[in-house]
Amino acid sequence: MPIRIDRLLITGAAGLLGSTLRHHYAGRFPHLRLSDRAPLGTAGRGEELVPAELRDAAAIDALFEGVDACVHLGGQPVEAPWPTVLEANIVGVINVWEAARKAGTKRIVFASSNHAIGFHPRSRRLDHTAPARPDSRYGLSKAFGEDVALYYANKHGISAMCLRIGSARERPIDERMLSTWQSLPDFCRLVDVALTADYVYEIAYGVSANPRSWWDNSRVEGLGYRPQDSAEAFAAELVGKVTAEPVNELFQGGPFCAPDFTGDMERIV
Ligand code: 15L
Repeated sequence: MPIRIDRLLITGAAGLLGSTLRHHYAGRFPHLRLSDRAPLGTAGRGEELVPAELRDAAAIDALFEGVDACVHLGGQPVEAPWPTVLEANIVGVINVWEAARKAGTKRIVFASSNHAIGFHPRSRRLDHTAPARPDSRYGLSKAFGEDVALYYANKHGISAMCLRIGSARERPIDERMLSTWQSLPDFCRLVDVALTADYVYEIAYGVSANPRSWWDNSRVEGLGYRPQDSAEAFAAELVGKVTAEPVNELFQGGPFCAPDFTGDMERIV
């Protein structure tokens, strides 16, 4: 049964994707609660602004009071040293799902990342059943978040869709993004489906209708996702725009693969 959302919480609401959703959902729910550690500006009609640190369990418990559904975008968004990843994306994710359990929140849409599967080679087509192959500490924390979501979905009935977001941004900027790009309107379309469809636990790819995509997104398309944009419009200017690192170019995670890399490229495949 689709869930009724009276109060929607968006974490990471000050970032690019958060502010895109803030705009997209303005006036769509009776209450829109927006949270971030960064400034959120002034509250619009129907908006509640609640600054919070993800590592602060008490603050996150308070943040979830009265929340029916959450889009969890907050956390460390790129590679970082362990202490940073640990606080924001491991402790933070535990705090979010525990708070949701205590508050009776019914659904969480989780901003996972393609870096949870970044060490799959580009020659491999992945669907929603593809196992994690993190390419970074950051990617590993996203894979952890996907499992936290699965655990709470099964154990406590908090439905969750984990979005393995490719490169969600205004426009693609290199050859890899001809495969991984998701336009901001398509990102909103995907979150619409994630909030409204009937499911318990799903993995979906955050990607536009790119002919060069490495991902089979038919599962979430079956739930209603219809991307309208394609990176191919940028192909003429971006083909050949690659990094100088072979390991980046072999794997789906691109530039997250080479930093700190001391492995054997051939044996990962
Ligand atoms: C991500 O997960 C990052 O948050 C974003 O900054 C991009 O680097 C993106 O992946 C990507 O792979 O392009």
